[in-house]
Amino acid sequence: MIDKLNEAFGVPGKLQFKTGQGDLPKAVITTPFSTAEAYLHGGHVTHFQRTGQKPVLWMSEEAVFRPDKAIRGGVPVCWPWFGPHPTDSSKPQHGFARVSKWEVKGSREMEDGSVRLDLGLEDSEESRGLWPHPFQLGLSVTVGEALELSLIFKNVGDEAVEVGAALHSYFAVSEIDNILIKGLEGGDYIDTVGGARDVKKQEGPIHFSEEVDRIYTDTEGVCVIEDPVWGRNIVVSKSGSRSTVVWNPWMDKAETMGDFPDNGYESMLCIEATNAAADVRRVEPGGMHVLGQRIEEAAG
Ligand code: TA6
Repeated sequence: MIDKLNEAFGVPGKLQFKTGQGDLPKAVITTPFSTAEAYLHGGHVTHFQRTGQKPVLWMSEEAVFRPDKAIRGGVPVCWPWFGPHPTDSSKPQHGFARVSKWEVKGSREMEDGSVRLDLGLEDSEESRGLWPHPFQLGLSVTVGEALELSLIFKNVGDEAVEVGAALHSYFAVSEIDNILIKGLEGGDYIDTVGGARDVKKQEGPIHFSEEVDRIYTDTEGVCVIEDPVWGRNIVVSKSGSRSTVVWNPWMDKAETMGDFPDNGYESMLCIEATNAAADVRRVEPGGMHVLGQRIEEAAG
């Protein structure tokens, strides 16, 4: 399989398919500016790092690489719903895209030296058992000075559908106590810690001192993760989204997750471009929706 992938989609010296963890196939991307990795399982980007810098994305050392399990860390693709299924709790959390086997649809080196990998997922008997609609889903991954992700949904059915989604990105930080997130000041958010749905207002930058699980509503803003100890800012912008989720499980929840180190909360946080809560999108037959996130590292 790896040989066939490299024959069809490899880009010499830039994009090579290899057998990754759990014997799952992955793409390894090398550009003059950066490196990245993406698994076909889940359409899951697991690594992005600027040359000479620290990794931008956080990966759990205890991540499980198995077809029936979402990889913990990197950028899980949550689709066609965000969080628990709206009406049926027996269905997988965050939808089924992140535990599905995606296909390679294309690859190319761009004129500026960046590399683009296109992955795809279509409906199957299994998916229709979970979500009774035909679909075409694409994930375009462009690796260069920045990491750019576009999740492209095409409604190829004859009924309008409502879709929730997230590019659920995990970011690596020096130590959570040192971190500020700017860009969401003054915004409203739904505080979902402990299953609550209280609406609150963000006073100033976000600082972490306890579990944080918030859906910021009506925002198209750019978020900046300020990490003074590592002397860097991570700039997270988005498109096709008016809701941003910020999450850190903190100590107690970290201990309940088998694929998450007990102290893992100290070195990560999530900023997610989402279509969540009231921002779920209705897509008419023949229509499409694109959810995008751009991740860039800047000097702090
Ligand atoms: O995005 C935040 C969140 O919805 C949290 O509530 C937490 O459940 C997190 O996603 C991770 O979900 P997962 O199913 O990957 O463990």
